[in-house]
Amino acid sequence: MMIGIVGKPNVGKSTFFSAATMATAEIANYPFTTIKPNKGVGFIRSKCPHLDFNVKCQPRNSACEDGIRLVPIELLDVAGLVPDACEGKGLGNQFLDDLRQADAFIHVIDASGSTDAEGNTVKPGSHDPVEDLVFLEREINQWIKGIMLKGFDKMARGAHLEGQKIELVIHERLTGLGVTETQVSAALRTSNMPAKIIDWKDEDLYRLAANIRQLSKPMMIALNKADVADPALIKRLSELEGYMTIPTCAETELALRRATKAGLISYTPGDEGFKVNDPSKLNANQTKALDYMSQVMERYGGTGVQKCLEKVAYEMLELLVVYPVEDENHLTDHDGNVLPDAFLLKRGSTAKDLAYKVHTDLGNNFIRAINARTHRVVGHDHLLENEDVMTIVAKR
Ligand SMILES: Nc1nc2c(ncn2[C@@H]2O[C@H](COP(=O)(O)OP(=O)(O)OP(=O)(O)O)[C@@H](O)[C@H]2O)c(=O)[nH]1
Ligand SMILES: [Mg+2]
Repeated sequence: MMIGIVGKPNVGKSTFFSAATMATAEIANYPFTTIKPNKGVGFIRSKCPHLDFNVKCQPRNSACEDGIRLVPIELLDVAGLVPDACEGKGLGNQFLDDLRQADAFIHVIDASGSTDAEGNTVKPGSHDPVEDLVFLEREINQWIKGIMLKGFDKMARGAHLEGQKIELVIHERLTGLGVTETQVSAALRTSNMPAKIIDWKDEDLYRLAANIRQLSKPMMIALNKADVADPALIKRLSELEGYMTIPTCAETELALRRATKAGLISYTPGDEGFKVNDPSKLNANQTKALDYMSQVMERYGGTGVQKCLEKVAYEMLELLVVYPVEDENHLTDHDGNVLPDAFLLKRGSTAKDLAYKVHTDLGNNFIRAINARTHRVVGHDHLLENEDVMTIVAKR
């Protein structure tokens, strides 16, 4: 699972990324700080099954803190996009190719309106962030259209002559984007395309690309720099129809995680506030900064960063957390680790999908699965539930 972080320059994408992953990324108050993508691992929280089974877990791919399993999810922070990136403006849009496999996007916008369309600093409130919502979708649509367009004419003539199924030819072009055939068919139905593929014009392809994007790459809007934004503007942006939004203060989240690491405060990402460990150990600047941050958090019920990731994972992507174990009685893997791994799968995934996720051989040789909570034996098409603990039995 991978979430791509997109947006115009200088809005706080790398700050959001660093806060969520604690990986280092260059951050600066000017456009195009990021050129090469930053890849890192964030996490989403889930109740650890060790509580239900009353055992001590030994996590391998994840961590467990006080009964909360921190399940890894990949994040990718890329360069900023500017209007007409598809025509080569700014750094162009080719770098989006790194995001082909993204399951969803987080669009970070500067909700304080203090950066213009290119990311240059301007007077707060002088740029309308709604413009950024519109342009970014257009650039992503253009990028998807561009991928479809490569060698399109020749392909369209061939497909027309041979009477090939349109969904299949379009899907084949988009497999690298992780788009499913069902999504292509649905997009074709709503895009009102000319009957013959050879008659498709540029604007038809754009419409199709837009619908494919909507179906295949859900997008969450992070209303960032909420700490310095006009609350009335945050409210207006939150109420926009057709967008899932969440106010965020990426800079605050990053500072809090660093202060936690330095032992100054106690804070768990996602919390609505934090506790200072020993006020007498703080200098005047630290006290002032922490005061500011606690006010900001009070206004929005936290920094929004962790909430944003979890909304994407659980609400937009409908992900389930599933725990594969080799031994359903001891809940262990081959080496005796208890509840070692937590995997993310989309709702609708089956026992066999889980087997493939663990190992291709396990998928290929799947015989049955056992639900470790109920000891029920299930078949390959059994639908998984959130927090399932499953043993896969395969041919040796
Ligand atoms: N006030 C405030 N400033 C923030 C916040 N998040 C980021 N910033 C500041 O915004 C500026 C840009 O941050 P970056 O993370 O480098 O932005 P970016 O979107 O990655 O920029 P590019 O890589 O140039 O596209 C920096 O000065 C950050 O400190 C926030 O929540 N509040
Ligand atoms: Mg950056």
